[in-house]
Amino acid sequence: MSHGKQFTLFNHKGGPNGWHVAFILEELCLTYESVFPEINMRAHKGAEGLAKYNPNGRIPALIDHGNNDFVIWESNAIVQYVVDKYDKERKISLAPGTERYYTQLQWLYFQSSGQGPYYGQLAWFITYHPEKPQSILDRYTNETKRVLGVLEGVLSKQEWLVGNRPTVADISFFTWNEITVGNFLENFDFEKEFPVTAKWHKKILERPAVKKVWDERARLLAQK
Ligand SMILES: N[C@@H](CCC(=O)N[C@@H](CS)C(=O)NCC(=O)O)C(=O)O
Repeated sequence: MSHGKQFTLFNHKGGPNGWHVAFILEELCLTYESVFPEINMRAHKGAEGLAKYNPNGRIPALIDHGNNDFVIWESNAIVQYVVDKYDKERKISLAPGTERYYTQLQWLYFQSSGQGPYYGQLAWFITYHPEKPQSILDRYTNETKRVLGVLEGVLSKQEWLVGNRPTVADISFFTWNEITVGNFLENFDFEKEFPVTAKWHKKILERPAVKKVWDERARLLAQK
């Protein structure tokens, strides 16, 4: 790629998963070019060209031109790679080998297996599925609120998920919470139902890197 930046990030304007990789690159002042391949979210088809980098045909995928064009996909594997390799000052991550590192990993796994798929299915059934079976909508609404309840329980006892400071563990939950709370939970008052989580969520958005990237997403979406 000839853009001269260190990374190429395959992203999607509307979807949540690419943006939390962008947050981390921005937090670490790493240079990247975003590419937005046409992906057919409804048909779940692999994107043409994208499958070359990600056999799963989904975004995000990242190419590190500073490391022999190393390619990595799955958002939290990307995040882990980037912080292990480039966050040497541990600005937003915890040092490998420590117990806290594994707690950070635990939250990243929980985000990608416990938050993303449930919120994602809720979004899918509300947005794309032709029928709207109430039992399924209830199931994913309840699971989404259950996950928010897990966060609320932990954050009621500590300010951040791990290490007493904001890390990639906290930042990873932002996009799905923001998109779901704003669009897919009916008659839902975030501040009232999960006050501690809502406050934590707001603090994540106040981070200059996160705000910059999220504003850029809003700008791109407005262009449609
Ligand atoms: N677990 C994956 C999920 C990736 C994912 O589902 N990405 C969505 C966009 S946010 C996608 O590419 N969807 C295309 C499709 O469903 O066909 C990750 O965190 O990277």
